Amino acid sequence: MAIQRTFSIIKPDATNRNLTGAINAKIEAAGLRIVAQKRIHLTKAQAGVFYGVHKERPFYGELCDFMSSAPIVAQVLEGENAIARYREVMGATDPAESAEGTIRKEFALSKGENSTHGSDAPETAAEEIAYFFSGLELVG
Ligand code: 3AN
Repeated sequence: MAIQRTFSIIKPDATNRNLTGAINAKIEAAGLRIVAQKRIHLTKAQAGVFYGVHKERPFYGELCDFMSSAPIVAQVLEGENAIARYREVMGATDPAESAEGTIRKEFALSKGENSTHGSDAPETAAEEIAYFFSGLELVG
């Protein structure tokens, strides 16, 4: 499997609880390299564009309010099979269903406030990376 890049967010529930370092320790221990990183506070409109694919879902408004409620840490991760690997490290969306040792099992509060985001496919990874970072900010 080739080296891939994926997009990661450490969400407001995690930055509020000072969990950025603990989450990144799990990411790095899994062999993923952080090649870009910024801490930002999204507006509700910016969160809405990012989650546009979910705009018909009943939780869309709540999700955009949450994602703009406090700072996030946006990151690009690089490594072997990075997209699937990072989703494994995060665990299932709902912490009640995530495997032991995963980020969401250990830290997530609920299905909505679930500490991290990770891209689900190469196309979405490329789009999400481009929404947050310029090529100059990707430093392998
Ligand atoms: P994942 O982030 O694991 O790929 P998706 O794509 O199903 O999960 O959902 C995107 C985001 O929407 C999730 N990370 C979560 O924060 C939020 N979400 C999903 N389902 C719910 C729900 N039932 N209630 C509140 N928020 C939800």
